[in-house]
Amino acid sequence: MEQVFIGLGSNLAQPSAQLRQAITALGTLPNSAVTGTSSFYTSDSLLPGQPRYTNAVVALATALAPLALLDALQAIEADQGRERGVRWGPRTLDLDIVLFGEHVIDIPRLKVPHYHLHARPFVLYPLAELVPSDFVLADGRALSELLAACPFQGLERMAAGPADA
Ligand code: PH2
Ligand code: MG
Ligand code: MG
Repeated sequence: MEQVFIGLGSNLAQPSAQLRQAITALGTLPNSAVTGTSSFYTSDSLLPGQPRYTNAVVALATALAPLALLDALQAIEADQGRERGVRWGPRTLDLDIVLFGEHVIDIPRLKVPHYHLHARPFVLYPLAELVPSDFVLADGRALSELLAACPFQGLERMAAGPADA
């Protein structure tokens, strides 16, 4: 089993409900189990002129290979009405493989650790809820250093837990 972290994001069609539905779907993946769910956070879109996003990170223990997991995540996205068009366009559901155990993957379909992790407080802060404070990424970077260089700025932690957000 590998310890995988998945970033969830939505800014269309009741984002919190989209995230809850996606977490349920992740729990049904073969040879996999959801072992942790962060708080939900809201923030402005990195691209102006879009609705605010709701984001979270899920810890998944899985025996799926990276590309099999990616296929499964894209199937869940499609299931929840994700339309692929404009890069970084608004979306009902975005599921990104943020970390895949100790693997460093750099192929056109998949870059792990997620290529923009260091610049995304809406991934780093929820991830930090799920790992020890001395956590080190597969590529050797310490999460604490990424957090220090990426202010919490603009993130709002939702008062309600994932169960009833
Ligand atoms: N995802 C994007 C673009 N902008 N902004 C926030 N706050 N959260 C996201 O998940 C996000 C974004 C495209 O992946
Ligand atoms: Mg994304
Ligand atoms: Mg994505």
